[in-house]
Amino acid sequence: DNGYAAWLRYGQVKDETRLEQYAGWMGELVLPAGVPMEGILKTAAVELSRGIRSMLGAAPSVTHEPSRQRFIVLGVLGGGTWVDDAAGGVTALTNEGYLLKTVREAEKEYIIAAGKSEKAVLYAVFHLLRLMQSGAAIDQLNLVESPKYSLRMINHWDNMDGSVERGYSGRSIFYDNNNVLSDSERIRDYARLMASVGINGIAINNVNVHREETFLITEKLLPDVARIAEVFGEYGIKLFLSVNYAGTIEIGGLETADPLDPAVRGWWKEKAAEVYRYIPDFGGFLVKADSENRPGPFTYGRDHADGANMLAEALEPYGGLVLWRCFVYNCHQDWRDRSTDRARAAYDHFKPLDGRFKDNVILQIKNGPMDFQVREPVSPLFGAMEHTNQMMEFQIAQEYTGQQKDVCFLIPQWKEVLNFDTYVKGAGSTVKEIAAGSVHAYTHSGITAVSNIGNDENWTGHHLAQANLYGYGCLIWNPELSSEEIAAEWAVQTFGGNKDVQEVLVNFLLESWSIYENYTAPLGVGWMVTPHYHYGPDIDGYEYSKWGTYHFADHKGIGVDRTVATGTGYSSQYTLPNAEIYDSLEACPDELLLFFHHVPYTHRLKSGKTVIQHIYDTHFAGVERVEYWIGRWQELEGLVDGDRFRHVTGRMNRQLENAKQWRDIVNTYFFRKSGIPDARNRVIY
Ligand code: BDP
Repeated sequence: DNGYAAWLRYGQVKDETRLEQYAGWMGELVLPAGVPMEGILKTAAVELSRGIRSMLGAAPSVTHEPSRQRFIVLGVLGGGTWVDDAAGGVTALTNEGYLLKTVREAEKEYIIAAGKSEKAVLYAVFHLLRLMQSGAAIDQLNLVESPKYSLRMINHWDNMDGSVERGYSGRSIFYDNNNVLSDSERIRDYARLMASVGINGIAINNVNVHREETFLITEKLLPDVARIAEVFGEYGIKLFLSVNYAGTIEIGGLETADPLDPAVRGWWKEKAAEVYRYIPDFGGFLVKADSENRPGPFTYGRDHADGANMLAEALEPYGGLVLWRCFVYNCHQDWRDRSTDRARAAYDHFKPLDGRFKDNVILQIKNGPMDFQVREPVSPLFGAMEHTNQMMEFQIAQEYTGQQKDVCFLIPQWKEVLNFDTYVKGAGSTVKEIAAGSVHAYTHSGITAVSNIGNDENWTGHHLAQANLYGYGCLIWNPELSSEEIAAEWAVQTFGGNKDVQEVLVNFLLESWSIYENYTAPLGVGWMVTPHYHYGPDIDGYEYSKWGTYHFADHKGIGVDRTVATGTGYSSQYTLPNAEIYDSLEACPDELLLFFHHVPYTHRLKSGKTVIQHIYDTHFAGVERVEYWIGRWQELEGLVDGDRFRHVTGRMNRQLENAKQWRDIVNTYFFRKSGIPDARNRVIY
């Protein structure tokens, strides 16, 4: 088993009772007459038939009028068919929301999978298939589902040469050798996976737009891009492109990219018109500007609002969006200069611009102020701009969290971020609500994340990294789901219903983030990774570099002083009480202590341990837990198919090597710096 099917396996149902029950309902698929069988609705019907055939052995017969006593019906509500009445009062449904309902009438019984849009019907179908794949009962359904976020996106960092920036699962599924790939099958399979968890927008090229990708918005490549958009469209997914801010210079024959220059504005307007001629439901532009050496409006003495609004104006007539990234900081910092703090940068740049952005601009903000570390505080920019649309950016790709060699299930991390209370409008102003546009009334908002897939057979390199992709989609549909529910759902669909397999997978996943945190950089300080590559330890790798990522360890202590009185003042970017909590050595939570404070190694944590002892203990514990889970995984031999069993075993052994390397290097480094021995006398080199 190569893992290609991921969570859409649809294995033959083995339980006789269930099989009989499912077959009873799924023998006939009714599509009420009058609704044209094309587009996404057709996709929904095809997906349902495919899943049923695979799980039950026979595809349903498809009709317009029910002929059996039991059947399943798909319906777009509001079309005036009998399904409207049968569905009852479901005004609460959003346009993408759906219902799954078992209806019993005198002569017949049926399951309705319906919503107000075709896309909603597709989501209903995937939900129903998920229930059957998990062995759930379907004879008493009464589910109403609506997504929490309107934009539920994925960003690819794929380059046209076929490489994937921060990709750990092979090469791009979209490009190779500076061409757009013609294999639509793989792209369709990808679209299926994404639609099955509710993704509705995908940006298909890297935010770092190189020369080749600049041509994606030209006649040369738009026909190819339009083909991908069409496949996505069948699954209700809008296509977005990252654009080069300096497009006018790179490919437009102009000498400037000044956002206030009429010729520049005119060029983008024509560009937008051209893109929409090829792709009528194009989503919009994603932009990384004035960041890490990318061009931007600063060159012309303009600001981010000027730059974003220029593009927004061009896209506006077509309903297109500008996703403008806030990952902006000085990447040429002088490490000797303590006055610059990278963590401050996004807030300092963008907060003063509140209210200046057009309605179809959304600021895309990474979850933390630094860069997808294993532990960071939440970016203080969230909610700090009442009059500017905002959306969240997570990273499913495990750039700093084990690169899909080590297991690190990120749902618990994302849940912490979403549940964080910013207090910007009093208690309850959580990131979860801000990103939904319900704290400030945003016109557009949502969540996006950097993809973790590539052309590896199993999509994600590590089989277990599929759980992050699956979980991401589920979480941004419904952030109230628990990490455990998500892990369990994923495990049963992907590895089957065996209880032992379930138990090991779910518990390993749930602990994996904390294990990874234990053996890597301690107490929120971050980094300490091999420069550029970002896998494996190099404590001082970034310490004397230009990137603004320091830990300031010396023989007395460690940590970054971001307090108001003696540090960079970053803590004051938060609203009270968070500002005070982070600023205070006593109140600051242990796990973020070194992000906010520089402390002696003998500083006592809330846990009662000293910082140095915490470092030793967690690093030993991290390795021990990896060893423990390797043992538990070994118990599953014979219960998991051989291919995936061996593959995961190999990766876990690799993870153990990595964990030991981190443990030894971190512990030795801090033992040598501090001269303080381990209280438990374990071997430190
Ligand atoms: C960093 C990555 C870099 C990305 C950058 C970004 O190391 O490859 O280009 O983020 O988000 O995490 O723009």
